[in-house]
Amino acid sequence: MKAFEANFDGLVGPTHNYAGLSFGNVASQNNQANIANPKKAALQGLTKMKTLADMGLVQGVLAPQERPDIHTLRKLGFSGTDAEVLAKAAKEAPRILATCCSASSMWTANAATISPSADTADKKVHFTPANLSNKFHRSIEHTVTGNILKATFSDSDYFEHHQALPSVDHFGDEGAANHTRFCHEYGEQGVEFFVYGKHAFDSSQRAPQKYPARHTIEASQAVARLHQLNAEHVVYAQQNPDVIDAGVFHNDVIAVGNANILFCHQQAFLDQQSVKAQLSQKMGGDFHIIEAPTELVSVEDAVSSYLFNSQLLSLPTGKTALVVPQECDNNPRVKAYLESLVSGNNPIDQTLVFDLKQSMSNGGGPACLRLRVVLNEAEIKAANAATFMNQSLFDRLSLWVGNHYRDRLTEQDLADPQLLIESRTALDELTQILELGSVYPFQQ
Ligand code: SUG
Repeated sequence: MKAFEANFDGLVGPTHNYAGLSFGNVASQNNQANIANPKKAALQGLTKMKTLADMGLVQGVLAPQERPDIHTLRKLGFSGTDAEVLAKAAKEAPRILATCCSASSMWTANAATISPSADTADKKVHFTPANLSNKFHRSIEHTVTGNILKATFSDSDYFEHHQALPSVDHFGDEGAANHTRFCHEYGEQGVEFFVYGKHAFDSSQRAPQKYPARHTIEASQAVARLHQLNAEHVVYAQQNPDVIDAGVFHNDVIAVGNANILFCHQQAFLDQQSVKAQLSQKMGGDFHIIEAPTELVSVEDAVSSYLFNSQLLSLPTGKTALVVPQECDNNPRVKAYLESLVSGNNPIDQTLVFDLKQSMSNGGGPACLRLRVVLNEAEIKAANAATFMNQSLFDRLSLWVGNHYRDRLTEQDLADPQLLIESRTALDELTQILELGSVYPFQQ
């Protein structure tokens, strides 16, 4: 049966703001306290989704989270009416309030790890929401993420949903941002590539010194077990600790892969030669590795331009496109490298450039904004049809954003009780548009 790579992008939520919450993510730290424009952010994301859907790619939408997260604030001891909870948190612990208001679920590359049915022993598509335990503001996403994934892929004949791993540093799991699946045909057995930042139970192994390694090998191995993967078709690799210390907080900031192509920086992995050899051996021929040399693209340029946070897409025309953020065009060295790449002798044929500045300013490029789900024709039919992008959904969601979103948001605005009302009103309507049922705590 024919299979496709579907990309499910996260819809930017109404509380998108710059709170500087992600230590180790250079953009998040540098843009703290900037004024955000949630409306623009959501429309930039929708434009990418619609453009790719128009090119014949399978494109879906994942709903954002309920924010401000009053329920978590209550768990932390703030009490009273919702407005009182917000007021007390703003006064006593404004940084905790900020963590409970982040729209960070927009980066759905971190929502979960997905294994397609061609790779799993029971021939179902497996989903494990990522616990995102390294950052408090992200560790509160996985329950609702699981609800949204179940509402999108509900048929238990085809889809198997797991709970997030235990939420501690030992099993820190950042989802698909550190997972790539290679294959020759999407519907055939592939090679699943798990990249981690450190070993939790072996302190003799190398680890970054300055910034946290968010993801452990123990988490990757647990997900591979849950997904019933055949060890013959799995490769584990450690991120180069030095590049984590240079701001590469997820592997998808320094490498991207799709089908039989790996595009990465020369310094992406520890013991890169062995990683390349293992992947080539398991792919068994016709595997292309495009490695950008440090002398042409420094790690710093990779981090600031997000060259590797690109989407590598197999177009229906048979060509391969690289979807990059505008920041790549603004960096002369990266721009020159990309020009030589598409004109050179390699499988990347063209680039598509998107303005995603609102998301980029928090460290989220084109690849962060999407969760890949390889689905065969029967699985596409079994998924929630209301979540697939087309002209009518694009029109509806654009109007919905226009009606409900603000065009200016600062950290001070997060305590405004009106923002909570606006956000819940918007999300309630969204669950109807996307036919999700009740996925949010405020609806239960
Ligand atoms: O987890 N930024 C996100 C960016 C995630 C990018 N995803 C991938 N690379 N796949 C993070 O660091 C910043 C929020 C703030 O500072 O307001 C933030 O959460």
